[in-house]
Amino acid sequence: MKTKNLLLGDEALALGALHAGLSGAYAYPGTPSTEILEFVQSHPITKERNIHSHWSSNEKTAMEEALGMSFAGKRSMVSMKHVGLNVAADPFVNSAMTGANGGILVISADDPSMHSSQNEQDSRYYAAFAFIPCLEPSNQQEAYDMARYGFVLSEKYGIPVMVRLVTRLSHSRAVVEVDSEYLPQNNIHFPKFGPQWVLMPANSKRRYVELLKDYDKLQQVSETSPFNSYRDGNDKSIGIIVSGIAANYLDELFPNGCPFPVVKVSQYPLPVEMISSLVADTDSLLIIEEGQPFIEQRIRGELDKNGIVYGKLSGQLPRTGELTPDAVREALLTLRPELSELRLPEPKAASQIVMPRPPALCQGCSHRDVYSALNDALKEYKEPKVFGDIGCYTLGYLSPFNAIDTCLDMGASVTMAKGAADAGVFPSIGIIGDSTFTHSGMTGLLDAINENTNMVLIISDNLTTGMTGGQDSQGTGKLEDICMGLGASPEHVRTIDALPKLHEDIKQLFLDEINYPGLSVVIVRRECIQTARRHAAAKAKQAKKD
Ligand SMILES: Cc1ncc(C[n+]2csc(CCOP(=O)(O)OP(=O)(O)O)c2C)c(N)n1
Repeated sequence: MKTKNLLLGDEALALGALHAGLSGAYAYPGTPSTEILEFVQSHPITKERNIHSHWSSNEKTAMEEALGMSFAGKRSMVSMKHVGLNVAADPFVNSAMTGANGGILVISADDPSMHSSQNEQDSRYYAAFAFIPCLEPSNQQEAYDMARYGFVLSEKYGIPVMVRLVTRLSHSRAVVEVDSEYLPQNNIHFPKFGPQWVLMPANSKRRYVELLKDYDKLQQVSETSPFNSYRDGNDKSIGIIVSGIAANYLDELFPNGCPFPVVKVSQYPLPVEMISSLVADTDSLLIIEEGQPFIEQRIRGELDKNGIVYGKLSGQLPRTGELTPDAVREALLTLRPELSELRLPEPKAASQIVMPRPPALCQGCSHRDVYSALNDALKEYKEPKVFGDIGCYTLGYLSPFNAIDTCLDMGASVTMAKGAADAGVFPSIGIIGDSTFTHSGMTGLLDAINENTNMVLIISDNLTTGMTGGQDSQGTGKLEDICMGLGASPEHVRTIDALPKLHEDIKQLFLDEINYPGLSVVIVRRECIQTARRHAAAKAKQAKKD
């Protein structure tokens, strides 16, 4: 029996995993993947089945924890945003070498258009690079179905399976038919072949040969995957290859069926034989994919200059930003202007429909107090440099604060401030949030401690992971101990409340520590205004009940 649920793409995938015998979900928050673990955490099955579902300190620890559960024979998943996969890249790439025991899904949610990210990287390259199969749902139903399919694939071939999501799918809702019968969880059982889990050169050399052979087999699996298909069409002048969510856009343009033959790809490695048939049957190819031109580059090769492969590299589709049904329409019209049924009245520019609103720190946000005191303190120096990091406090770059000079990736405030201090920059200041500090700042701080680098690290501690909606922060209540435990001098690990009335005190504390010729950490602390409001409302509700 099936029932119908209205679900986000993230939720559909999470529910699919819960229904398919999941035992552990691991994640570090990041848009657009955050809702996956949040859904698992709040679902009744999680409690019923004692499914592990905590936030991890970062994507690398999450990936390794999920792999540990797989080693123990149980089904696990790990979810992250695309740049999180950079952090998890070491265990991710090596997990192809160890292989999987219990099924493991590695979910990477890409963010084309950079709605809330620093780049547009496409996770499919990582999957191919590691020789890991990749599933790319084209709608919410497929996201649900792929969880079960992915676990089976992972266990059958003894390999982690990537599920690549994109913002538009993660964050839009559709009706999904879900199973009413759930698979049981696996019991603990250990890998039949142990040596490949110990990646010493002798073992790795043997395993790599197997991995390459398995990848060839996985290509054969892609040829008959329920998620890949060849749909014939009468007009053979163009063959279309469409992947993931782009398949939806094509269907939307041709509600009565596409006149061209279409290969739809939602499972990788690419179904090369299916694509070869398309190439043989048609005069030219149009490749429509969300993200970077991953399929197009593989099909085109570096030397194809004869103009029969069209897509992002040849300019029919935009190279940057999110794909849209309108972009697909335009591409088809460029190639086939006579397709008049695709023509639409001039659409209104998005800027005419929605007034753009620049982002800003919330009124009452504690980061405001940090930046206004810091800016005042730094007025006394000729060329101060402030190395920022990723979180709500990155908005300190914008007016009215204009307070930071760099923002690279999570944790880079600490290490870039150190490198600049090593170069002679004074004062060299790093500013980082509490969650980002425990994600990737601690190891960099150890470098600075070991050399007693002349810099100040400000931890702007709002007691939560604010940027992604207020998830638990792993260092809450422990930041001073962590810094001192790493070896920072207790006299130069200073804490102060982030309150407007303490403006002068915060400024003086910054000045004192800047003028100390060595490493200081200043923790400025006040709860995020958004979570504080939520906590106050929950408390009031509870008080009413009592
Ligand atoms: C590698 C990576 N993982 C996750 C994210 C998503 N993300 C951006 S900022 C942030 C955490 C911010 O929390 P915190 O440092 O406490 O600062 P706050 O937003 O609370 O001010 C996260 C999870 C990211 N940009 N990069």
